[in-house]
Amino acid sequence: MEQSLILVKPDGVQRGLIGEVIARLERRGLRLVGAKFMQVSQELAETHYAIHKGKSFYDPLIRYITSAPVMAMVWEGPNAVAAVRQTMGATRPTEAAPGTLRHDYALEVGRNLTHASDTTENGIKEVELWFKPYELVTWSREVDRWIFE
Ligand code: DAT
Ligand code: MG
Repeated sequence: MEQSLILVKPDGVQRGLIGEVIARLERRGLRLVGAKFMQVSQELAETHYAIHKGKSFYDPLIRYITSAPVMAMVWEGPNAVAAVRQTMGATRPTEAAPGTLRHDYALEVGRNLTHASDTTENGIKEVELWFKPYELVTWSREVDRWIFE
């Protein structure tokens, strides 16, 4: 089953939107596999955003993600990566489709509420980076057969 790493970033936590993010992912039919509320270390932030090192927004991005606690989660389901990205909306909130989280709750790219893995491979890598195997729960729901074909 495909998995995606989701972060409710510091702005989302400060604004009381953890529940809203979780509600939308649950409503979508995705299955929660792991969750932890945590302060992101400088080292984890730099590893997670290594691909953006050297870009103009890198330093502010690291400051932002380490500025206050985040809610880190793993959600799974068929096409979970694409489904979650769609629910989050485009990186720039003003380009995010109406009805997406970033459209509905954000204005600026540097305060865009959430992170979500962008490819299946990055989903695997990011889940491994953020969670130990024992922090993930393998389980099924009675309703799964009505959501997963
Ligand atoms: P996403 O978070 O949608 O995967 P990304 O991986 O391209 O987007 O970038 C990571 C974060 O960096 C993004 O959520 C916000 C910030 N960011 C990206 N592009 C930016 C830009 N052009 N200016 C400022 N911040 C940017
Ligand atoms: Mg990204």
